[in-house]
Amino acid sequence: AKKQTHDKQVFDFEEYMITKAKTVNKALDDAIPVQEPIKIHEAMRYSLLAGGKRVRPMLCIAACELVGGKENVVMPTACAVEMIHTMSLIHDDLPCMDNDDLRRGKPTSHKVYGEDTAVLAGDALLSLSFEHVAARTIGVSSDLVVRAIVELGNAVGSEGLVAGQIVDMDSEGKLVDLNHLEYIHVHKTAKLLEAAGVCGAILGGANSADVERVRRYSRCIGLLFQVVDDILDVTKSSEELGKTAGKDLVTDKTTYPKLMGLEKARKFADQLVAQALEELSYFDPAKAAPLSHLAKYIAYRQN
Ligand code: GRG
Repeated sequence: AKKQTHDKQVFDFEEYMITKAKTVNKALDDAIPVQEPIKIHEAMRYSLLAGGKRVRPMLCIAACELVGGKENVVMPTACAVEMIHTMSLIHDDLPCMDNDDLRRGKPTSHKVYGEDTAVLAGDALLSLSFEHVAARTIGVSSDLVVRAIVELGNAVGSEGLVAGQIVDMDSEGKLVDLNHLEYIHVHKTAKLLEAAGVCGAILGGANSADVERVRRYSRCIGLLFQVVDDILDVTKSSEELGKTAGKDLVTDKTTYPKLMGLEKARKFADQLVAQALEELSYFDPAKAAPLSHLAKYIAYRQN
């Protein structure tokens, strides 16, 4: 058995994820009561409480605790990030976008409530997310709250998720180059993860050097998330060959393995984990344990 040295304390990441997800789910449930008009609040709750992994809220809370902040201070913002993520999924699934029938193992919002209500549920979640941060954050100066709101707004809008989505839409059916692919992933995926981490650090009272370390860490794991997704697409595809061809082989979607080959894509993923861990090396290892485990979890997950 491996000897545990004093700076490598045992840390049960699975337990940590489960505990944090439970607290976040309770806070999300409380954030949107069932009230009139019932239909819209039900639709908002349907997608929000459908059971995602809650990686973004966990990152937000862990970043806050990394720099010595408290969970209750950052919880409204952690919830807001999940509301934004959920609304982006609702809109992404619409017939005018990806036209998906299933999300988080359940029928998509527009399948259950109709397109009109799904659009409104997304809009209402987006609006509530900002209200929630502004109205519910307690125990820190409003200066810090405003800085967090700026980060969130930037991550969502035409310099963030929306930018990624529109460039992705315009690239459909084209084979794009590496820079272009990275642009899409950085904006569609990494920006919101970055905002989650940065908001956590800001509300935790971090100095600007530490905020930037958390920013670079979060950006790395955001891109890593997509690179690994692309790799899993290919490896799962080849496993499934003979049954049904995997989706990466039958669509003309550009992926990292397609552009650089599987081996180089894996190397790129390894580099991103190493970079993410390097940013954490400035912090107390015990306090950084949730974030270092999160990076490794994203890198080495099997699906
Ligand atoms: C944000 C105003 C606004 C509009 C939406 C549709 C759109 C613009 C953006 C698309 C964003 C999108 C769908 C990005 C992909 C994000 C991603 C990696 C989703 C999967 O995340 P997981 O694995 O999912 O964390 P769970 O279900 O676990 O939360």
